[in-house]
Amino acid sequence: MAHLIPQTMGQQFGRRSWAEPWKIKMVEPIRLVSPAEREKAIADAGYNTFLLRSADVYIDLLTDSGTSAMSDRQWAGIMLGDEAYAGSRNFYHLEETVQTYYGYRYLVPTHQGRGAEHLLSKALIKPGHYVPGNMYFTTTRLHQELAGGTFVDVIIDEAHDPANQHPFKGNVDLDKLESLIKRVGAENIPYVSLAGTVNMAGGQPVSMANVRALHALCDRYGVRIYLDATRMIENAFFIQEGEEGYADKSIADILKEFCGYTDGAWMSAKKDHLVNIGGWLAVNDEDVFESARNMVVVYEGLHTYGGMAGRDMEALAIGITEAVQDDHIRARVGQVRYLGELLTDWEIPIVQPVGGHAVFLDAKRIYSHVPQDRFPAQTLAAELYLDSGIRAMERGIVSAGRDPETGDHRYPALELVRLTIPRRVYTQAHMDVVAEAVKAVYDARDETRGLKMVYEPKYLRFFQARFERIS
Ligand code: P70
Repeated sequence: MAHLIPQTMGQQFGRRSWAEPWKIKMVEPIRLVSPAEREKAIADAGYNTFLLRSADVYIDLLTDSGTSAMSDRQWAGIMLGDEAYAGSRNFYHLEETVQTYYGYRYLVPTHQGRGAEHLLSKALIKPGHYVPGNMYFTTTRLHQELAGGTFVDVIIDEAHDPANQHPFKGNVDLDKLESLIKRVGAENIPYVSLAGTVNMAGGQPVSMANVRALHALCDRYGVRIYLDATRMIENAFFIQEGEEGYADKSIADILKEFCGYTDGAWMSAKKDHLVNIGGWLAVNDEDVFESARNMVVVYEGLHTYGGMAGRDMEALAIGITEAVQDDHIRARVGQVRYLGELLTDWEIPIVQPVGGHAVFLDAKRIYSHVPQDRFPAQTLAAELYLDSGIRAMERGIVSAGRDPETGDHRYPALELVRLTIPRRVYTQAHMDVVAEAVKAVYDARDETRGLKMVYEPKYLRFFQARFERIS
């Protein structure tokens, strides 16, 4: 056989390679458990990857939430924790950093994103209200419903089609929004729930043109806009790369301009901000601030820590300044894209275009012979673990839950498995192993029959539901 000359990825694509803007200082050993151990572990977990023990997982792509590697600066910040009950200096550092990069006036710290969702939903939503948003997110919608609201999806239709190549599939459909406003009245819409990027759509971004037009529309009707800023820095990268007029603007400038079209934001700092725990709510409106700051002491902790330790707030403040660096975000999204491009070239159905934090496998197309009420995405996640010890997450019918009115399953158009990439954690070799595992499972797709649900909890069922194999 002729000797093959190996080529780097850069060479294969006719360009110079780029690398991450960091080097590794400490490592955490991982190991691949045997096929027999994996068979037992996934059966014990009721075929739900949320119920696996992480010691049984080889490459953990369950989530990018709280799984980032902190920098040496952030760890140094941990040692600067001021654990005073009230008025910790780390809180003021955090407040100043959020004001600098996001531009909002007031800050309420929370233990994580859903703590902030809870406060905002309680502060603004009254029974009978409608909350329009660019696709639901599980915890966000649940808090809106628990406060008495009804969520209404106003994302553009393209977002529900995994093959559609629209570059800003997170955009709000302004006609859908305006007809809702006309139908129910602006006074029954406490705010538009805008997310950048859109997790459930595949990590898809919202364009600056769209948020600008949304702002103009909402201004006309007197409706506020609150932003789920959890992955908004990744969203800023897509604007810089793909939207006219932004190529020369920094990520920090784009972020600030975008937030300037909104009235406030909530944040799960466990994502963009490179920390293991934390969150916040930031608003411009003094009344909303007063209300949230009062409630935070009931549900989270004093208004200068909100459930975080002083050291957590310090690591978070430092994490924000690292997260908005252009070279950081390019490498982060670049790694996700690398995995996505491999799978695309091998013609494995994934959500296109590849989003910011994850590659989403299209389980509906991969297991087109498995009906949706046999949980194709749940099945695919289990098969991936069985093949290679890789842990992914179902984002389909199990995540969508039941309609509160009818009690039936909601049947979402998207039936996906999310391969979520933690920030600064895995190497290109890990991505190669993942891609090959997906291919092996894909090639064996015809043998799969699906699952049946044997235990279903009341709230956010995907976290704790249990399944059995259909043979
Ligand atoms: C994930 C995590 C959390 C999240 C989010 C967006 C766009 C708010 C939150 C809540 C964790 C998760 C949560 C529910 C189901 C599965 C996984 N997303 N908004 O893995 O923030 O977790 O800090 O309370 O993505 O995507 P928090």
